[in-house]
Amino acid sequence: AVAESIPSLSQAANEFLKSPKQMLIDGKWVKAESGKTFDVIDPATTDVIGKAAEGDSPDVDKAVKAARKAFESGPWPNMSPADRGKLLHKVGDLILENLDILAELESLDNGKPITIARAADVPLAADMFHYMSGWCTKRHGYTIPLNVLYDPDAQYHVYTRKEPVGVVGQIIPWNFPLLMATWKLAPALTMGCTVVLKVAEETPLSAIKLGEILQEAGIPDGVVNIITGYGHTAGAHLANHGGIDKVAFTGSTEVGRKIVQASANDLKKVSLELGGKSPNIVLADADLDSAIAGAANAIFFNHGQCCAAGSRLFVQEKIYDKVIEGVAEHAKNIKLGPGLDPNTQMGPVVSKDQYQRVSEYLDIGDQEGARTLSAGTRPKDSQGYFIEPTILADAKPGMRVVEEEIFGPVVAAMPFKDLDDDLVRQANNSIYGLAAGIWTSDVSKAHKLASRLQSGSVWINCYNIFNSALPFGGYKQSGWGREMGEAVLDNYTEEKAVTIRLG
Ligand code: TXE
Repeated sequence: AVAESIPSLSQAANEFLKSPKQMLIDGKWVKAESGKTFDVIDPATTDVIGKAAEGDSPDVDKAVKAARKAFESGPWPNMSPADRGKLLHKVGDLILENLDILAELESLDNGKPITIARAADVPLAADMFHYMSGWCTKRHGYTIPLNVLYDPDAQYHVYTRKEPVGVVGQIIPWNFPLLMATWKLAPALTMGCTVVLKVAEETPLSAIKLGEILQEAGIPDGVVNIITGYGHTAGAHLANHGGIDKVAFTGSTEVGRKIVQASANDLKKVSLELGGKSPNIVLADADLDSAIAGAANAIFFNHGQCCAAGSRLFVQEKIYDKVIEGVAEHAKNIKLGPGLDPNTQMGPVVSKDQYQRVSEYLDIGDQEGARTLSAGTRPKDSQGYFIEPTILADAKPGMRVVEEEIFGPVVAAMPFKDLDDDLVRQANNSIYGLAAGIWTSDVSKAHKLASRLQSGSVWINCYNIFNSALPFGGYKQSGWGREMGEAVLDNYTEEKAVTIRLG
């Protein structure tokens, strides 16, 4: 049975929860063709809080058809860039107008603290649309001076055009449900693409609200279609679909590989934002208070469910004990509880699957001989998926907890002697290359080390700094392409060179 009204939610959010959770296809809210639904679960209580349409292949087919029609005969790709920009800016404004309800839905569905959803997830989502809206009028081509070796007497004029790649399938995860939707949608729409967005089955709520916002802003029918449903069915069908020109995926490296395989038949374009096992390096000359707080934030923010989480903590020997004890002290003071409680600093992890996965890694760390410093305490008598923030100290290269992405509030910590080649080798010794942190008061050391780390982002004396203007993405198996900044627009662009022989 679906839970009755939730007392800690506003009336507006409760009303939203009671409304049917349908999919947005061609401007209409529709049930799945099969009539099936799946349960939406509150990870803090494990209660069922709603039923969402279980989209599958026939629904994806309809959505792709609508997106194709909107791309080929709708106004969207041909609209003046200024008009498109105004509409996208309005989406950003409306996200902020709906900040309260979006933050509530996000916190309820994902488990994250409401204070974080209000301060980070929703404002960053709005900012992504505001920032991208400006690019609509600034994505222009250029002219190229040309002399053609085998036609030396003729004059040529060449210019380039940046055109939308076409119909895009986008598949997103559950760790920042609204933000991931906007990271994907805003740049695709900026370029004039049309989209079928498959949201994560764990967290469909905020994307449905976002769909309503897109309609209210005046985004034409069929330009954004939103599918709720499972990955192995709806997601796989979308990734394999011959009717789309590109897939953009954020999620596990394992599924990322499947997306690439699925694209092989028709060689559709692919961009990927995948896992990470990011090194966070504390040098002995660092300001210890900020390094300790920073190391704790690097792993415990969003319960460690961040692809960029600082999950390998390297600390210079002399300060190692002090730093890991300091991080453990921070962990101890983190207040665990339901996301909707305004005093909560860490909520439950998103789902039973994630709870089991992270718990298993805690056992593995134990078996592998890491020293477990487990800190914060789970709320008493709760059925929810709470995991205590944990430090696996004295971890060693080769341990699974050092090599594999845990995606929970668990950090593997290890000492190093000197800032030398060996440290750089260890930091880079990963199949991933998403982010890295450096804590030091020596500017030269910081820059030299930053240039040697194989990662798409390096944060110096800070961590988890995200901004719509900063490109974000991975080296190695952390992905292909970049999110945000001007760079993300390349994921959605075909560049055409037009060559004219002047008579
Ligand atoms: O990811 P999945 P899961 C990592 C993290 C986590 C692990 C598993 O380590 O512990 O992945 O999480 C859709 N074809 N990250 O299982 O399965 C799925 O429906 C097409 C890191 O949740 O990759 C969802 O919409 N789509 C990551 C999306 O893929 C498929 C964030 C992500 O789910 C599919 C999330 C298929 N065959 C998890 N199978 C990050 N980089 O931030 C699933 N999906």
